[in-house]
Amino acid sequence: MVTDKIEVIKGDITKMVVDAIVNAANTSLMGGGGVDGAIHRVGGPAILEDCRKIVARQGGCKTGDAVITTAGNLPAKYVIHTVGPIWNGGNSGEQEKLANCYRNSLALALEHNCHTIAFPNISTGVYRFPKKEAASIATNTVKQFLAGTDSIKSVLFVCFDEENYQLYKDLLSA
Ligand code: AR6
Repeated sequence: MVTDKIEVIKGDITKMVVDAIVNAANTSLMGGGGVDGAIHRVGGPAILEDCRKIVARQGGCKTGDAVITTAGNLPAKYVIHTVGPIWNGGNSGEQEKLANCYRNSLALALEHNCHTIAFPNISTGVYRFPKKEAASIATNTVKQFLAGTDSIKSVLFVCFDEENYQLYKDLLSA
C-alpha cells in the first residue's frame, strides 16, 4: 500500500536523516526566509555554491521545477530545491504548479537513487497557498507517484505548524 510509505511528522526539516530533503525555494535559488532560510543556515555555504553553479548553467529554477544540490552540513545527502507557486486567487494554474513541485522533486530523487525523501508544506508560508488545498494536492500527487514506482521507500511530510500537521494527519488517516 502506498499509504504505508507516507508519514507525517511535526518538526524541523533540517533535522531529517533521509536521502533528500526538499526546499521551498524561489526562482532565483539564492535563498530567502522560512524553510529556505533554515536550510541554507544549517546546511552552510556549500548549498549556495551549488545553487550558483545551477544559476550559471540554466539561470535559476522555474515555478514547479526542481533542481538538486549537496546538503552541505545537513544530515540528509541532498537538497532538492523546488519553487512553489505564489497564491494569486487560484485561477493562475497554482494547483497544477504545486502538483508539479511534488512530481518533479520525486522524479529528481528517483534519478539520484534517493529512497527516502522529506517534504515541507510547499507554498503555504510566504507564498500564501491555502493550507487545506495544498495538503490535498501534496498527498494526492505523492500517492499517485508512489503507485508508479517501487524505488521510493518513504516519503515524510514534515509540518512545521500545528494547522498543517492536523490537516495532513486527517487526510492520510481518511
Ligand atoms: N522545517 C519545516 N518546515 C518549515 C520550516 C522548517 N525549518 N520553516 C518553515 N517551515 P515558506 P513558501 C514551513 O514561507 O510559502 C522563502 O523566502 C512553514 O511553516 O518557507 O513556499 C523562499 O525563498 C510553511 O508551512 O515557503 C521563497 O521566497 C512551509 O514551510 C518563499 O519563502 C513553507 O513556507 C517561498 O514561500
